Amino acid sequence: TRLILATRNAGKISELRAILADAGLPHDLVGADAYPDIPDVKETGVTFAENALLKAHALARATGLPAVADDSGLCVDVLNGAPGIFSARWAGTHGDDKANLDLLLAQLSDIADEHRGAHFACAAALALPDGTERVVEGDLMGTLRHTPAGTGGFGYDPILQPEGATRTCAELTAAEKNAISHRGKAFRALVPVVRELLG
Ligand code: ITT
Repeated sequence: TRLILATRNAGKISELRAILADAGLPHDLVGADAYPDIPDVKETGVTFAENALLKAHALARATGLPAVADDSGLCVDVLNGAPGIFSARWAGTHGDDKANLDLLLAQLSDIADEHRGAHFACAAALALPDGTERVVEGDLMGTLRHTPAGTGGFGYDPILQPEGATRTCAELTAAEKNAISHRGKAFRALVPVVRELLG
C-alpha cells in the first residue's frame, strides 16, 4: 500500500523515510510534494497532536490514501514551552531555520546554563480516508547551548544537546539522532498502529 507523508519539510522527510524503513514498514512512502496541487492545511490546532491530525486528515481526504503527519517543535522551559507549536515560524517567516534559531538564542542570551532546559516534541498522526485517526507522541529532553554547533539535521538541532550527550543533535549522525529523537520515538510507536489498521 501507498502511505503519504503529509509534510513538505525536507529534514523531516529524510528522517521519516529512515525511521519507518528501519522499523520494517513495508509501505511505499510518498512525499506530499508528489501532490503539489493540494493546498497546505492551516495549522489551527493548539497542540502538536491536533496539528498533526489536521495535516494527516487533509492529505488523506484529498488523495484517498492513508496519510501520516508530523507536528513537532522545541519547547523551552524558561519560555513556558515556547516556541512550541510556533517553532517553524518563531522569527516570522515559516521555515526560516536560521532566523528562528538566531532569534531564540538572542532571547536566551542572559539565561545561565542551569536554566537552559528544553525538549523537542513530536506528534505522529495517521489518518485514513474514511476518517479513522490515531496519534502518538515522543520527546527528546536536553539543554540549549549558547552557540550553534554541527551541520547535520535541521531547525534547532545545532543548539539542542540531548540529556547525557556531549554533542548537539546537529553533531550526531542521522542514525544516532533517529535512535533517540522525539520523531524516532513517536514514529516507532506509530508503526504497530499502521500495521494494525493497514495490514
Ligand atoms: P510540515 O508542516 O510540512 O510538516 P513544518 O516545518 O511546517 O513542516 P512544523 O509545523 O511541525 O513543521 O514545525 C516544526 C519546526 O520545529 C521545524 O521547522 C523546526 O524549527 C522545529 N523542529 C522540529 N523537529 C526538529 C528537529 O528534529 N530538530 C530541530 N528542529 C526541529
